[in-house]
Amino acid sequence: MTADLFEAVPDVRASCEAMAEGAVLLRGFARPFESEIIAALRVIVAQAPFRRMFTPGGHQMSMAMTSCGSAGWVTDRSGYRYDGIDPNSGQPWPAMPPVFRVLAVQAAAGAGFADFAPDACLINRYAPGARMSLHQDRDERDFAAPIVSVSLGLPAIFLFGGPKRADKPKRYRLEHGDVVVWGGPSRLFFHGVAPLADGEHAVVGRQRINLTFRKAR
Ligand code: MD3
Ligand code: FE
Repeated sequence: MTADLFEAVPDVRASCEAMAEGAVLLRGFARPFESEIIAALRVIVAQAPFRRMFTPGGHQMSMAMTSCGSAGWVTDRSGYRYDGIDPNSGQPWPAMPPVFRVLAVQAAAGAGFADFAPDACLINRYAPGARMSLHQDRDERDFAAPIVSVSLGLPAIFLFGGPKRADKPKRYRLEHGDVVVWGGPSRLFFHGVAPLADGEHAVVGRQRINLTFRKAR
């Protein structure tokens, strides 16, 4: 991380769009951080490779995941949870790189959430065809803390529902560098990702990577 990272942050007001109460889309907010994020990702993935986990119901997820930070998200036969240890290696998850933390904290602050202190960053990788079905994120202890998501690589159609599963989702195209802060009432809204369309991204290749920063514990 370099000092001029802080000076490279775009003016939040210029690219701010409200998706719902508490949900703020910051188009391109991660672009100034792009090369440092990708370099840091390579180091994380060397230590904690992407893996396709199984849900407690025995289904294998179509996207591959890993984590960094003091807690990572794990699913297996016994259920979903945050755990300090990567079950694949038996070691702690890789530390959260300073550039990740700076990006997440600045985005949260720009959306009105001062003092965001993420302890977990989930890293999802979508190959063409991979998807995420509608769900809520409820495994974190404190729903007052927002979730910050960062989209990298191929564009995805993000499905953004409401507080009830039956609420008809709105569709948003999330592109490389887009950041969304999900707080307030939207923190518990149902959401998902439509099957990823094939393509080639100039920097990230034939995939989409999504980072989500959370206060898990
Ligand atoms: C809205 N990931 O990891 S990021 C997830 O693109 C997840 O990989 C998706 O849903 C992805 O749980 C969507 C956007 C997102 C993340 C968390 C949310 C939207 C959210 C929590 C509450 C409401
Ligand atoms: Fe989610």
